[in-house]
Amino acid sequence: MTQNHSNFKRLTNETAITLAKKLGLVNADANLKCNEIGDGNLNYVFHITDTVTNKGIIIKQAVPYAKVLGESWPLTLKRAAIEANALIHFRSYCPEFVPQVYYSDEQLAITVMEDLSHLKIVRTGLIDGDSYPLLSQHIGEYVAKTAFYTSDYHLEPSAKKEVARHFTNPELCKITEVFIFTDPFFEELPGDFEVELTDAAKNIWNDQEVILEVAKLKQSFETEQEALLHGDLHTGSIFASETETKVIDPEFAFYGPVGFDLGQYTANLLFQAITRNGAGKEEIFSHLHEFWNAFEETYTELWEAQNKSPFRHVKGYLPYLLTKFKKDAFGFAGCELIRRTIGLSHVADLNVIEDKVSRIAAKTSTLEIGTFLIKKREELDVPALIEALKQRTLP
Ligand code: SR1
Ligand code: MG
Repeated sequence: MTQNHSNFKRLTNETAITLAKKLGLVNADANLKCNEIGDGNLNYVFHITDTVTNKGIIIKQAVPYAKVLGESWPLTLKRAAIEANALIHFRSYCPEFVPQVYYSDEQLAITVMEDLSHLKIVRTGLIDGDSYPLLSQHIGEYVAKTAFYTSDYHLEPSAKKEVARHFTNPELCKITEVFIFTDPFFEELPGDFEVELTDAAKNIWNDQEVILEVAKLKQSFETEQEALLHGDLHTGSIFASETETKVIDPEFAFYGPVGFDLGQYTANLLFQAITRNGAGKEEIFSHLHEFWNAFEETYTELWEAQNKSPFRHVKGYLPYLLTKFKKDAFGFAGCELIRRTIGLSHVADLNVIEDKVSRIAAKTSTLEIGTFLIKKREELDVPALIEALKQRTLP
């Protein structure tokens, strides 16, 4: 369906400041500066600060195409409203981990929100070697709360379906379906990788067991409506410090399988586990344990205290569900590892490795671990995954 963009106008630094003043979110007499700081793939982000008080706000604007792909990939402006609504929804369940939205405008595709510039994007922080002692505990709690509170175990099933209708997000889901679940697994479809990875890529394309498992995972992504997901929960979607964690950018939000958010975060920790050595690697293993423990503990607490389903006390139901989430998550994590290595959207964790031999070794390991996760997801748990990672140390 084509969208009418007649009321849409791209913001500039000047018009962003005018808007902030008009909304009364900054002092009209203040000396303000504005920088466009968006480094993501899809949107523009304006950071407005009062040069005296240093207080700021963020204005995020979507454009009618994917910024990174250019105007050849038109993209709905509705994603801005989905993002604003998802932030509001998620914040109602875990205000400690989600920024506040001050204003949104569907026509201009704008979300005005809390300034988080005292925090750092986690992908950058982890690459820089910063420590985040509470990060994985926080993200485990965040995923458990958003997954439980938006599910049929908490909402009336008819109310859940109504929420799901508001978060129908076909165009952003299509990006995931193509970029994560399709293109990387077929030689003839678009891809982007270093020539030295050709044999490793061919191993995946020619492995019919992997391709079949990816088909099953893609089907799960397309058809299961377990909970309202963030939909793009990689470490570039998280701001943090040693004590604080905020999850941003839920424009890919939709009702899907809980394992997808769990898998995205797991995979993005794994890039660090693969590229680090010694104590740094052990630190990421601790993150994996903390994340999964926090998720399972919080989800179990919510299940026991607030589950409305008549089946809640049935022996084995909760363990069945937690095992399902984990199996799905490991499979989705495998797809994420592979797509960030041979697909169209790479990650800095791997690309910042300057030494070519080390970089290719890290990317080869990433592809092997991705394949392993997809094939073995049914029988794996976190300790077994960590053991497998220990077998693959960089030269
Ligand atoms: C064209 S968008 C590529 C990727 O960037 C986003 O953050 C999502 O991860 C998407 O797959
Ligand atoms: Mg994003």
